[in-house]
Amino acid sequence: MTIRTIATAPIAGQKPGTSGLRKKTPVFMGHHYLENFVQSIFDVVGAAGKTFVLGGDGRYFNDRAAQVILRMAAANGAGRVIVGQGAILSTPAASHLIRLNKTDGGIIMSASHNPGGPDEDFGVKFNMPNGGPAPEAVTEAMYKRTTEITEYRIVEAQDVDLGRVGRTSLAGMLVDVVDPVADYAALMETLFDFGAIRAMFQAGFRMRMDSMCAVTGPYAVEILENRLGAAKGTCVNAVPLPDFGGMHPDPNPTWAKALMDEMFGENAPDFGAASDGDGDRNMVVGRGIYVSPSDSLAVLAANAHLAPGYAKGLKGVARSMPTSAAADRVAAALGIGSYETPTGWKFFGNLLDAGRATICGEESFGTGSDHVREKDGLWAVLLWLNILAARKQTVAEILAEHWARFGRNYYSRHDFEAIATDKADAMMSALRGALPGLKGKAVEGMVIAGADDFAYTDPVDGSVSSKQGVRVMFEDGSRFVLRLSGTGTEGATLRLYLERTAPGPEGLDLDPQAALAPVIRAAHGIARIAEFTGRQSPDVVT
Ligand code: VG1
Ligand code: CO
Repeated sequence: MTIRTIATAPIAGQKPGTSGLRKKTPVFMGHHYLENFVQSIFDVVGAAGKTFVLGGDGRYFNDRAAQVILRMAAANGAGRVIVGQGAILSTPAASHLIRLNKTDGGIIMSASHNPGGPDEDFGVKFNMPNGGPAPEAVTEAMYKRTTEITEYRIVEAQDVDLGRVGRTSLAGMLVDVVDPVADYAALMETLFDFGAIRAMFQAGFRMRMDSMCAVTGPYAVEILENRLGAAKGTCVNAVPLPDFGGMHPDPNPTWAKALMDEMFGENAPDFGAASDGDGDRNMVVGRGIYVSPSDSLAVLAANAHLAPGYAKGLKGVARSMPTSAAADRVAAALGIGSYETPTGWKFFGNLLDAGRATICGEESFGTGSDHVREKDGLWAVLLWLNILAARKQTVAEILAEHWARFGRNYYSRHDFEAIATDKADAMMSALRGALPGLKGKAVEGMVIAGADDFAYTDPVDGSVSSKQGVRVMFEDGSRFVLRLSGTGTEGATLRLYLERTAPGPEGLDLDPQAALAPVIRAAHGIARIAEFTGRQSPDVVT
């Protein structure tokens, strides 16, 4: 087989965002686009003699991209690549395989919660030998490389058969095709009390797991139905499809509406859950009650000791800055550390590696622990099931007791999508300019205690990330945060994060949007959202 060196030239805009490089699929399929980025990855991390994991969420172009990446890995001298059968791996399963096999990292093909298909989104990201997303210094180096690239290497060869489990070779590089589910399912068995959960299902507990035609289907069927004995049909939309069956695989009340309708309907199951394109996000719903991701993180932290994998307690809890402070209260009560990081899972890696945090979470439906270095949708679902089995209470009862003990942080995120980038930028810079004058001002009956642009110094390696979101904090503990999305592929998406604390015992049962109304009005007034963007109301409310 011939190794070919192909002349190329830099392509603008190959800058990874919150989680890898995401673009419209036709862009990714364009001349040299994927090749330039993959070569830049190998140029930065080195490939000679190394072992990598490769897999993706099965979206359109996943299979073709996998073949290109394999041929390029071989041409760059990689020794071995472990690939999920059919080029499929959920993001947490890929993270686990990287760690389990002590590989030199992995390439994940996914645009996660973004829709998939010929005209939708595709993405590629690199994970480090610890199993976690490459930190900013590494993604910056990859981006820099894309701006100076002159050639890439690829072998001329037929496709590798990824349909069959087993070992083959490609121009001297070993290719191990593995069952995408087996090792991940085995890991879950070490963390949770499968016996107790199985007994709960046997006693009639009913669940609906909506995989949204994305990657978790095979994992959910194997773990929930086959191993835990949930009734057949518990898992719906369980076959991964290249276009996710036209669904938008973002597990939130807007996009997982069918699940919400089921859980709020007559004769609803006891528990509902959904996951995203690449399986790292989760939404959990009780019968007639939605669990906000920030509350879910807090409940999981407060109850994790009920699962065997966490019986010795937690080392600490970390959350992204826009996530509510509910988890901080749990950490304080447990006497363990709490950490506030910028948005994106890559910032949790050092805390997990250093043993400072055991459980991490984001308001964007992401929770996970030190079992891998990614957020993990099914892990969260299983921890909830373990807690429900141990406490023998409903989701509603568990939440009510949680709020009574810790107080409640009313929380919501409002997304304004596909805004013209210049308008969004103008709004953010005007807001940044106004920050110094905000302290002490009274708005909507609340006094502003402080306002800043969040900057983070990693406590482990000292690296600094600035401009991570504008926050305006009020004296009563309420706050709002504004930042622009780093995962979108069309214009700008403005995210407005809203929080209001209710210490209890009064006022724990309000509708979140009603409870947050003054904070919402304050945010619109201070940030002048309508004036700059023309938008009065959000496209998606979670
Ligand atoms: C969003 C979320 C963030 C999450 C990221 C990747 O980023 O807000 O919390 O880590 O997506 O999640 P942004 O920059 O659009 O706000 V996933 O499941 O799409 O990899
Ligand atoms: Co995801």
